[in-house]
Amino acid sequence: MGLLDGKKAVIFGIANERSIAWAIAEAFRKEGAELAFTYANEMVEKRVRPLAESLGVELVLPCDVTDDGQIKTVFAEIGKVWGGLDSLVHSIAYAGKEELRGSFLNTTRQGFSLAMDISAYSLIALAREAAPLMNGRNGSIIAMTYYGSQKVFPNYNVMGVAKAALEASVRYLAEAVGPDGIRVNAISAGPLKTLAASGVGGFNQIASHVYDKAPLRTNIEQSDVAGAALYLCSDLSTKVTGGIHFVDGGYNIIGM
Ligand code: 0WD
Repeated sequence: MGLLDGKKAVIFGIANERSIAWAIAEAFRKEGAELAFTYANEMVEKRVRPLAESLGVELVLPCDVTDDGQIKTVFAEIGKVWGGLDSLVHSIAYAGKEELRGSFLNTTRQGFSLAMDISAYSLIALAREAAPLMNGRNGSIIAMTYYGSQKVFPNYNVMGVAKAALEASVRYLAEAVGPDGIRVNAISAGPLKTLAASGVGGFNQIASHVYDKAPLRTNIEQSDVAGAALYLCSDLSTKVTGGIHFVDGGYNIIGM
């Protein structure tokens, strides 16, 4: 018997086999969930389709989260095919490369808006469409965040501000959908080598610092995040909502 037997989950943010969202997909499938994937554009689609096939996932839909029309279409399709939804995984972030190096003072108005739109507002937009499908099913919404929301990390810059907005949105959304029995949480993952991370200048330096200083003296792996996601989307966590759950080897508790 799997922890997610009978559950239906839609996963946003698989870019390749190193994506956190992909590790979550593999873990969810293994525990019995039925899955749907989305992709941001045709380039990503080429990588996502074979991955979907390898897990027997048939619902694979386009969704650039800056487009409300595409978001509506995804959830309309899910409603038509599944008749409801149990879990939504938001594993999406974007900021222009030039915003993720050098001084935060150079953050542009346009770069700020785009990072906020894709990395934070999109959670609200997705939750609004998902919530009606989750009614009465112990629904769970999860998002991925990083400690750069609370503390300053070199080059993380505008993404730190976007993650702070994302984390606040998790709390406000948890209150908004709580009366329908839907919970909303975020996982704050330690540094992981993915496409998104390669955009952040000095990533290796951050990862090796965490390795040296975290209580567990290690970096995390994608599967560690998937374990926490499994808990948060299973019935083991039906009374857990509005929280930021660290999966970082304990790095966040260290002062010096
Ligand atoms: O160290 C890390 N890798 C950490 C990542 C530590 C802590 C948190 N996170 C977060 C990220 O900020 C993000 O929210 O985890 C989430 C997933 O990131 P990831 O797995 O590290 O990165 P990646 O495999 O690149 O997936 C992010 C994907 C995009 O990938 P690309 O590389 O193609 O930009 O987000 C998706 C896209 O697939 N994405 C979009 N999806 C829909 N519409 C859009 C968009 N407009 N833009 C980006």
